[in-house]
Amino acid sequence: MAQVLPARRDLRRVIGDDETPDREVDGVDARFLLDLYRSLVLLRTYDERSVVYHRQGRVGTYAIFWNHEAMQAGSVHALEDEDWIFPSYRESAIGLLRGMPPSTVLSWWRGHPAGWWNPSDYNVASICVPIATHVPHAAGLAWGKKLRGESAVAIAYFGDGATSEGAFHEGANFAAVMNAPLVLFCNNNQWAISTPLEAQTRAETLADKAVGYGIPAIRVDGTDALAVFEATREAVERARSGEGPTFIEAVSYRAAPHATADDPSAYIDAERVEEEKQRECVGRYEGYLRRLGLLDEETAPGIKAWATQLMREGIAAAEAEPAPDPGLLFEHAFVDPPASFGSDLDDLRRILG
Ligand SMILES: Cc1ncc(C[n+]2csc(CCOP(=O)(O)OP(=O)(O)O)c2C)c(N)n1
Ligand SMILES: [Mg+2]
Repeated sequence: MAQVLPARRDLRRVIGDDETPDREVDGVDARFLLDLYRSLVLLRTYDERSVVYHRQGRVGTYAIFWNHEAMQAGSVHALEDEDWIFPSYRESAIGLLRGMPPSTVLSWWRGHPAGWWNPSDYNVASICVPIATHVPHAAGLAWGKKLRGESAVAIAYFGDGATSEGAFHEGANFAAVMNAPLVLFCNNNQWAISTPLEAQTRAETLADKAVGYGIPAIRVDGTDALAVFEATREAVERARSGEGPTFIEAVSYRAAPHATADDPSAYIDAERVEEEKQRECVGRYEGYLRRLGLLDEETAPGIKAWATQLMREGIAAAEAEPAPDPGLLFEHAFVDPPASFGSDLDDLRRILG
């Protein structure tokens, strides 16, 4: 009879606090630690500038990922370049960690075609807005890599709410049955817009859901970039060595609105949000580096200035994109476009002037 173990309930941590000391991660050197810091600051800067650009009317509705940076950077730093990333809207800027220019992601949030890239240029799939529909895509790509005898693995990012969607369960089961080299990375920020975790599931932990598929699970503090890195590295190693998928539940608490169009004051506990802000992930990691003596008074501002300048150039480049041709709306929809398309497009061009 198949035997499954309850998912480990405790949260893995590396970065200490008042009660627990810091610990070290095997095989990690000063260069790695500073590279990870650069990635965290780049994502934080992308996010904070994007909220400003939104308020200035320069990008559309934007899904804020403030305090999710440790989950994103920590996990990407455990991947090789050949590995494939399947982001949701919450990880919209994750391609930056693969060398994608900020202007591309900013263009995406501006609804401009320059915001769509060729996934194989970065091994980063398109940003997925429908909840969980990319999980089967990631499982299929991972299985395909295995069938071809390639060593690449895939990682799919999704939220706590996504674990209630059929596509998540289909993808997880498929990956398990096919022993696909997939990491299922669940960003459990405890909210799906205004639906709290306790209204989402009766499962004690989200990691317990993996048990039903015979998939091992790891629970990790989602605001601890190094714990996330270590957990993902283990999952990637399992996948690459032919042992199949792993589910990672990275637990945090959403400390910003769901998106710029959301007003969480209608449902969230403001005090709890304030507490979470006090232990936000970039500051925690900075503290760890300072305790190791790796961050001096010049390094941190220098990295921040680099990231801010990248964003300045990014928004300028996105705004310099010529307006897209409205004809694009009609292309690629039909093999044999209906006859009315011609006059529809003429009407649209007239309206747009
Ligand atoms: C299939 C589908 N249903 C509903 C929505 C509307 N929607 C957008 S975000 C969201 C909440 C998702 O929450 P979660 O999975 O926890 O991810 P988070 O936004 O917290 O990162 C919902 C229901 C959607 N985008 N796709
Ligand atoms: Mg959520």
